[in-house]
Amino acid sequence: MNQSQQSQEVYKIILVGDQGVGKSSILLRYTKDLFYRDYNVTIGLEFASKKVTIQDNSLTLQIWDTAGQEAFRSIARSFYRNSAAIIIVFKLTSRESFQSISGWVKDIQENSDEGVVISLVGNMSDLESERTVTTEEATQKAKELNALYFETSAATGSNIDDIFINSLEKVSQQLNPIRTNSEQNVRDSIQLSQKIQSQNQVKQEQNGGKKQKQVESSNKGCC
Ligand SMILES: Nc1nc2c(ncn2[C@@H]2O[C@H](COP(=O)(O)OP(=O)(O)OP(=O)(O)O)[C@@H](O)[C@H]2O)c(=O)[nH]1
Ligand SMILES: [Mg+2]
Repeated sequence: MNQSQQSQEVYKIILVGDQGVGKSSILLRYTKDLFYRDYNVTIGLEFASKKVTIQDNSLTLQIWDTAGQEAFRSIARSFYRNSAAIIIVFKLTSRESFQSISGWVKDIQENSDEGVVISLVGNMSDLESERTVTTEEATQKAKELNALYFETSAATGSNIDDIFINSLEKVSQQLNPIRTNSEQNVRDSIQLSQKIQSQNQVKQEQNGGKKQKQVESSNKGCC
């Protein structure tokens, strides 16, 4: 296989989880090695892509960062199809976000393809003194779900690369890894941006026409 054929292998990865658990921060750390203390709520969905090499194979990762807000959950659901891996993020400092995992798993089971790799991420490991979820119970939960488990900090960068690399390694070990293709990407993106636009419109109307702090930015790829 030549270089250009290799780089056509595209894998879609989705980040899900409650509001404020650090999904966007994980993506920003992974793709740009940056971290912001300010909280910019994701509206709708964001996207970044990155080229990686797994076992001498060059791949493109298409990473979708969903909004944790309940109002946008249907957008996330509609985007699970063709995902090679779905990363469920919770905060090690929030039991509530840990307890939400079962809801996210239900969404995944109902909306994704068979064979999708699930990974569980306990984020904010830098806030050790505020931790309310133990490594043991999170590891147990991951075992029940047949999921990989990572404890990360987007603030320090600890274990962030491992989420993506190890999840992709598991994907590539599958008999029939779920790949996406460029035509499909375009269709998905168009459909999605239409949905986001109409959701934003409804939200703005609900807010009395006030502008959202941040709007969807598709194709915000880094590399
Ligand atoms: N201390 C610490 N703070 C973090 C970490 N990750 C994210 N944060 C902070 O937590 C807040 C929320 O982070 P986001 O990445 O925006 O959370 P999100 O899951 O994308 O939230 P939604 O877009 O609303 O779903 C921000 O103020 C971040 O700076 C971390 O590992 N450690
Ligand atoms: Mg976000």
